[in-house]
Amino acid sequence: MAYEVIRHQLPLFDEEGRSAATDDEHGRDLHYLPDLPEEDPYAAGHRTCAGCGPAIQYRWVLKAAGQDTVVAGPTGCMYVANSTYLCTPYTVPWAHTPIASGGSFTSGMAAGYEAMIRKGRYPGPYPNILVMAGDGSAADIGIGSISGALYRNHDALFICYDNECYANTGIQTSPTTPYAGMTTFTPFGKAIPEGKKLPPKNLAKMMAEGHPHCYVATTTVGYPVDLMNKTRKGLNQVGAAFLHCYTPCQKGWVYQTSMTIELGRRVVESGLFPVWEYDPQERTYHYFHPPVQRPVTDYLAMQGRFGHMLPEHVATMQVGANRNWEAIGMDVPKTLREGEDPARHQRLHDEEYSMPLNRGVGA
Ligand SMILES: Cc1ncc(C[n+]2csc(CCOP(=O)(O)OP(=O)(O)O)c2C)c(N)n1
Ligand code: SF4
Ligand SMILES: [Mg+2]
Repeated sequence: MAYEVIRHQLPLFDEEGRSAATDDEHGRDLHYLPDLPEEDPYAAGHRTCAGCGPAIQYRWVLKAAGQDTVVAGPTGCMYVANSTYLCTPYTVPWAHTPIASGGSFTSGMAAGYEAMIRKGRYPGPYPNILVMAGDGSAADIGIGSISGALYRNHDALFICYDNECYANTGIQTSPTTPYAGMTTFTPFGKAIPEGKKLPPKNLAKMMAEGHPHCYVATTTVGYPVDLMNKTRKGLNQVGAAFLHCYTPCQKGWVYQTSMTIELGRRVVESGLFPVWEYDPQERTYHYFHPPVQRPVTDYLAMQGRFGHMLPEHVATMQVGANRNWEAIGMDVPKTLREGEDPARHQRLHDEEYSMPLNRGVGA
C-alpha cells in the first residue's frame, strides 16, 4: 500500500511597508521585516566575516523555511565557516556535499523522502528540502548536477548564494564575477587594466530558459521580504525551483561591513542585477521595476574591487546596465545614456569618484 505524500504550503509575508523601520513590542528594531519569524534555524555562533552577505541570506532563507527543513551545503565559505568541529549554527538537519554534487545530493534526499513516505517508513509531512550553493559551485563546478536535478524536477529548492567569487579559497574569479571586478586571479595591470575582461554568466536566465517547467527567481539581500517570499514560493512549488541571490562578500569586495544591505539595493537600482520571477505555468517573466535608477558609479564607488577602473571601463559597465534596463522594460534616463561616453567619466573620476588607494583583495 502506498501512503499519500502530504506537503507544506507556507504562507507568504506581507510586502506592504517593507521600507519602513518598525519597533516591535520589546523595542528591538526589526527594520522593514514586521513579520520576521522568531524561529532561527541558522542561529548565532558561526565564523563568517562581519557583514557577510551569504550568512545574512542563510539566516533569512532558513527563517522563511522554518524548523521542518533539511539543508545541504556544498563546499565553500558557508560550509567551512559554519561547520567548525563540534560546533554548528544549524538547529535543523544539515549535510555537507562535495562542491560538484549539491544538485545530485539534494535530488537524492528528495527522492529518498518521497519513497520513505510512500512506503510508510517516514511519517511525513514531506519536509522543506533545500541546498544553498556558492556561485563557484552552482554556476561552475556543480552546474551540471543542479541542471540535472532541475530537469528531473525533484521537489526541492536549489539556491545559489552569489558572492561573485570563489571566496573560501582566497577570492578567485568565478563565472559570475562582474566585468572589471578585481580578484586574485584577475589582477589589473598594464596588460589588462580592467582586471576581469569577461561579462558575468547569466546563471538565472540559463536556469529559467533551460528548465521551463521550474520556478526560477532572482533576489538580493537588499530585499529581505522578497527573498523570504521567493524562498517560500520555491518551496511551495511541487517540483524543482531555483533561486539566484546576490550576496555581497565584504572580504573579497573590500567595502565597509555595514553596507551589505545597501549594496543589495544599489546593485538593483543601478541596473546591474535585475530582480525577477519566472512563472512556469504562464511561461512568463515578471520584472521588478525599482523606484530609483542610479548611475553605475553609485554602486562601483563603494567597493575597492572596482577601484582601478578607468573611464572607459565605467562606460562599458553603464552600457551593460542600460541594456538591462531596456530588457526589463524600463526607459533609460538621459543621464544614464550619457554615461555610455567615457569622456563623461573622466570628469567624475577627476572630481567626484577619486577613491582611496586600493588596499588589495582580502586586505
Ligand atoms: C572539485 C573541487 N575543486 C576545488 C575545490 C576547492 N574549493 C573549496 S571551497 C572553494 C570555493 C567555492 O566557491 P563558491 O562556491 O563560490 O563558495 P564561496 O567560497 O564563495 O562561499 C573551492 C574552489 C574543491 N573543494 N573541490
Ligand atoms: S570571505 Fe566573504 S563569503 Fe566568506 S565568510 Fe567572509 S564575507 Fe562571507
Ligand atoms: Mg562564491
